[in-house]
Amino acid sequence: TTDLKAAFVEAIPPEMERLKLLKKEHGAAVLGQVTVEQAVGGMRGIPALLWETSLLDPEEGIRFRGYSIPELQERLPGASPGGEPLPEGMLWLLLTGQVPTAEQAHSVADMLRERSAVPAHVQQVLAALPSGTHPMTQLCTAVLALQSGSKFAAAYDQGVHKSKYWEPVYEDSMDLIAKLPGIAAAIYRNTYKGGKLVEADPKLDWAANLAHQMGYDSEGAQEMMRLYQTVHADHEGGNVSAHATHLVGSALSDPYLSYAAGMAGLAGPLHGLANQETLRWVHGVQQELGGTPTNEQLRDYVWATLKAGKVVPGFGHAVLRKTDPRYTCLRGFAQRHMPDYPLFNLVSLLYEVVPDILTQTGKVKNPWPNVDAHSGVLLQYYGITEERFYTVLFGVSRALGVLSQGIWSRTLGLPIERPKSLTIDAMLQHVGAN
Ligand code: FAM
Repeated sequence: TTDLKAAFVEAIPPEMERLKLLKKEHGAAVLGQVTVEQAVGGMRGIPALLWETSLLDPEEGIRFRGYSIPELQERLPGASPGGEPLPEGMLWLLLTGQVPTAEQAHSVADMLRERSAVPAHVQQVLAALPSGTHPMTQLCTAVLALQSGSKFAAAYDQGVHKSKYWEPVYEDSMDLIAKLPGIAAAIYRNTYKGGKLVEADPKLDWAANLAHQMGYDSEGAQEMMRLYQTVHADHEGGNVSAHATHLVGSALSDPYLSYAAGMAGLAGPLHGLANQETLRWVHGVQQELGGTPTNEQLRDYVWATLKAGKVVPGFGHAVLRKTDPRYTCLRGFAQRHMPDYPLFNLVSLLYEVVPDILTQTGKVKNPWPNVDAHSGVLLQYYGITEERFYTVLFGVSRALGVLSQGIWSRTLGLPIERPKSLTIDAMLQHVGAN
């Protein structure tokens, strides 16, 4: 079939059976322990969440339904043969577990195009926000303004049976994914181009239409946007934006409410906002040291950042212990399309200098770059220089992963999430201390 919903329905019974067997045969098995350090240190490494669409290995990086980024660059269909992968194909993969044919990926593009019109009231809500409102705040506001159209909220009101939750959740998720390029572009045009909106082009796919509606029509910019939207789509379930979406959705808040919660988390400087912070930090380097600083000058600048009690954005990760394969993928794109771009060469120089310094601090567990250290280079090159907008592009892509998993979580009937909190006294009693 080329119909995503039909392909998803086919995938439901075997997956329900697998979960049933897992619970029946291994429900009482221990996955790991929880130490006081983990309970007070951000729950690092506690295996306590079911997330099927992707899995993150500390050494190897992300696998989407078992496939690495290089494998997907090979296998996922492009807008044209040999082109960068279409995010529509990533959506098919995340939701069904199967690598789509070109025909299936293009059918998703058609399905999303039919749902892409943004209601007028959303534009009015955005226009009412004070200028200077951060683009991520605008994104959260626009998504919540869309919530009045939630089919799941309406179905729940009418008493839908829980075995049928998945269908309105699927519909809401596709409606929302379809509308995100138009919403993101409207935020961009309102904030940076005097509000002059650009109509969607019915000949273009989802990511190319995002670039087009932002005002970027070069083949390079549209290919970059297809790759950008594909690689940011998911990063297992424990990162703040995925976990927040998952947690809020578990209370049966509809996809609009749960995705907005995830985006509020993505707006954090230690998470998705790091792609903005990286560009600001690199611009600071350029202002102070010029375009081609020496390694020595760069080292001094990095140490000054650390001594000022700040983090070096774009480096480190809570799970990864090697260079982020998303960084490597975007670096490959830059080598192919902009090998002499000064900003690319500066970011490459940072790759040589920063990890060694972070290691010397003795406290940074992962000194290597993450995706945010490189994503801004590609955007700047094609003219998208407003770094306060960057996390919106990250958020549009992350919808593919968190909403796909959200459909599965409701289909599998995953219950409301409610871990146990403890006071320090209770912890002391728990561990048998005084
Ligand atoms: N620069 C300076 N210090 C860093 C650092 C960095 N890039 N990464 C970690 N550290 C520090 C961290 O602040 C902590 O210091 P304190 O004990 O003084 O608080 C220490 O090293 C131990 O931290 P960790 O265990 O290595 O990392 P965490 O798991 O606590 O945090 C990150 C992971 C990603 C929040 C952290 O590496 C960081 O702040 N990186 C910079 C911001 C960034 O690039 N975030 C984007 C992450 C990306 F994956 C994403 O979500 N898009």
